[in-house]
Amino acid sequence: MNEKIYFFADVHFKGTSSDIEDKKFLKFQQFVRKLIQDNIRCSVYVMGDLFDYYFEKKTLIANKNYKRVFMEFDKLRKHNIQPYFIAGNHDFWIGKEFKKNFINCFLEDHVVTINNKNFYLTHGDGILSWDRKYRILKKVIRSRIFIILYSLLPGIIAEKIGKTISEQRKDSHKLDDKVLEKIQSELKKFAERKWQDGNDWVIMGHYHHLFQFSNHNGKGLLVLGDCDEIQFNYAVFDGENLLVEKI
Ligand SMILES: [Mn+2]
Repeated sequence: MNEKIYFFADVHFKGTSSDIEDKKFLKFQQFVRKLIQDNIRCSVYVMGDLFDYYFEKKTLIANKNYKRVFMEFDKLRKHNIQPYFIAGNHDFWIGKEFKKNFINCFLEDHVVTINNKNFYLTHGDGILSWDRKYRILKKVIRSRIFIILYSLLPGIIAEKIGKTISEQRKDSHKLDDKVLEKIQSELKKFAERKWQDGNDWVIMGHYHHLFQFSNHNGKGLLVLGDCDEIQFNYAVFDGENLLVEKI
């Protein structure tokens, strides 16, 4: 049993170099260093959209901006910190090379039990009632036939298509208060159903803003803030409490 479980989501590392990317990477490195220095047995759940676009191809794996991220996961594993991955909507195809970095990768929602508490983990995409079209698109993107056809495309074209889809799915990044309220009320309803199924906590990313809610029975919903060049947002379960922290 690991003593602590960390959760973070939506770093959206890009393959192209920029000052922003370097700063974002430094923040992530600080997080990794903190976990190693703490020297406590722990697990880390990456809750999806680690990269802005991921579809495993040789050209992409050779990209230095992708490589340096994977090297940080190497460091974690060498220090007995166990990384897990829950796929997001920007993680189109997780291949062998990607999976090497994690103890386990989950394409679907996943329940983990820690200290008799059930954590329902999901990236959070496709939950909203008006996401119907997206739920269909998701099924297509994750289908075997799509993966085979897509993998036959030349790298540059495949990346262009992937980036176009990524951009379209960024509607969740710019939200006004009214939309935000509507989203939060739907997420609470989703969490309510998961609590009824016996889960204690529902944790997700995807919406790029922090939102916490607990009901009268002490069951909780946590929507993680995203991680950018300014702030690396994460949550940690210390065996008793789920705490929201940042670097
Ligand atoms: Mn997402």
